[in-house]
Amino acid sequence: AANRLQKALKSGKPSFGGWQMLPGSNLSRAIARTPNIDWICVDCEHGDISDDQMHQSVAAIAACGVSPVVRVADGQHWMIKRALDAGAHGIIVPLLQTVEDAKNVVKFSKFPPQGNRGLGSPFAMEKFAEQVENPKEISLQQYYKEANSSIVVIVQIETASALDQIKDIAAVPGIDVCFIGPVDLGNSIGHPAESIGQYPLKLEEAIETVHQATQAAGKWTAIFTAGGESAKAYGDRGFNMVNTMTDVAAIRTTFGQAMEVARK
Ligand code: 3PY
Repeated sequence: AANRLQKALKSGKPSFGGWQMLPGSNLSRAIARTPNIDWICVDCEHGDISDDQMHQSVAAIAACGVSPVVRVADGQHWMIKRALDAGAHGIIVPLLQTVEDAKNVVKFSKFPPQGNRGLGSPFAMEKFAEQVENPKEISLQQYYKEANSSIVVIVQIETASALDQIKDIAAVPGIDVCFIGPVDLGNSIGHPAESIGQYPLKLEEAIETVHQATQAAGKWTAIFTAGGESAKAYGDRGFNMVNTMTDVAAIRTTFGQAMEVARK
């Protein structure tokens, strides 16, 4: 059975989501009420979100029928474990460097025999309620059987090293999505983005290289962006998973517009 994000990815149509950087399960619910939103990334890398707040947000998002995806601070075993044990439908690992890193992400994300994830969280399985016919019947063993094939494993391609190794990274079994972080990728290759959506040619080329290599490996491509128009443009270009907005950007934009109108 597939979770909402995985179903959306398998549908062949672009899957659009949002990005939560501020803490709070009510904020998670507010974002989750956005019509047609497939997933929300709870950002524990750059966001102001602690481990317990991440647990609360994952629960709130899943309860709204939206897929909670956690961006962990780093690809360490315990960080991936915490996110998945909270019930995340997917994890995003930032700043991947090598094929070896990608293999470790898969190892840490999967129960044996594919990996070495430990089974024991009593919180993860209820977040998978919509995946089974009778939610009351969900057991730890059922979660164990479903999790390896349901959880979406996402690595960020945003370093020169990962760009060099993209073909081999995308080919790693168990890696589902290669997610481009344009800001870090631009910085790493020496062609920084001016702002989100304003990219020098070399960065545009790098983005396209990652997209093509990922698609050629039969995997899904994702990209961070901000704003409906650029999200639509990436969707039209064949990207499979696209961020549309962050909570902080939404607040600042809306406050800024109100202030501008008021001060006219
Ligand atoms: C990047 O653009 O580097 C990102 O990872 C987006 O948060």
